[in-house]
Amino acid sequence: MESEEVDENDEKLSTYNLQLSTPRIAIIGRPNVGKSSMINALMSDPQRQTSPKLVSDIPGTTRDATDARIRHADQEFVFVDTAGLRRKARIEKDLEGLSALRALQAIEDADVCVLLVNADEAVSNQDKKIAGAVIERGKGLIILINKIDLLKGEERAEKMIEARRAFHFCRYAPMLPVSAKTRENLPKLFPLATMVRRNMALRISPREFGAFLKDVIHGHPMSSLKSCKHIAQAGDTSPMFIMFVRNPKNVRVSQLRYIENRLRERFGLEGVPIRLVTKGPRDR
Ligand SMILES: Nc1nc2c(ncn2[C@@H]2O[C@H](COP(=O)(O)OP(=O)(O)O)[C@@H](O)[C@H]2O)c(=O)[nH]1
Ligand SMILES: [Mg+2]
Repeated sequence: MESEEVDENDEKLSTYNLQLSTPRIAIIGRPNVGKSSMINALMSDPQRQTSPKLVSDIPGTTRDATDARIRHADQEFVFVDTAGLRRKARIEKDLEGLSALRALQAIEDADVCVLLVNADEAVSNQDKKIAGAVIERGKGLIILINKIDLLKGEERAEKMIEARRAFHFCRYAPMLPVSAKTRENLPKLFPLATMVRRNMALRISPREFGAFLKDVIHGHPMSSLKSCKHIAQAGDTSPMFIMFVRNPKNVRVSQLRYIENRLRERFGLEGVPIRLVTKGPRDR
């Protein structure tokens, strides 16, 4: 936690701690949601002809995470295809267990995770668990409702409402209806992934965070947070904010949620899981 040493007045401005490396984007989801088809569809026509075939005609045959380098608007992206994440009970063979582990590793190694779900069926618990695995690891998240070509007219809008409701615990994740088959909306994924990666890299300076906190708790009954005189943003990749207060036990979850929502409004953290932690004077 190197940033803990930063003095409140040292760093005045917030910055983007962006790496120059090529963005790594993991494509994740249950078997047969269209992960491999998606990567194939994201490739340009000439690239597709020279790339190894990702999509087999036999369903569920993607075994391991595979990298695909794809250029879009002069920017290179690495898309990582993963084997489907099944429920544990269904993992019978070692090979499948191993590829699930590799998929989790792909989430770990990614800058941004793109979760695919099927448009033609309700969001399942397994879909939610996979989103949970991304959030736990503090990674950027985008949700794609794939196979939207199977739905017509009003069904589409209804599907988006259902999916939003199912993923209520990560409302901050951009959600897009797409089709790997017709390529509908697919080009939008590139700027979306770039935006989420950039948001992930935002480092809010202690001074700016302090001013923000003072501003948003003004006039609210949050005496326990008023004692916060020092804030640190920890972690190199996942945005975690530590607020040092007099008595952490007095800070309620609802108050932290309020702060999180205001943070999102102020700093535009679409796609970014935020962790807000309180610590007492002795933890400093
Ligand atoms: N209608 C439709 N079918 C799709 C779409 N994307 C994938 N599929 C089909 O879904 C099946 C599973 O696709 P695949 O890419 O192998 O899924 P994966 O297991 O997640 O990699 C295949 O039969 C694909 O042709 C889509 O956007 N629309
Ligand atoms: Mg596959």
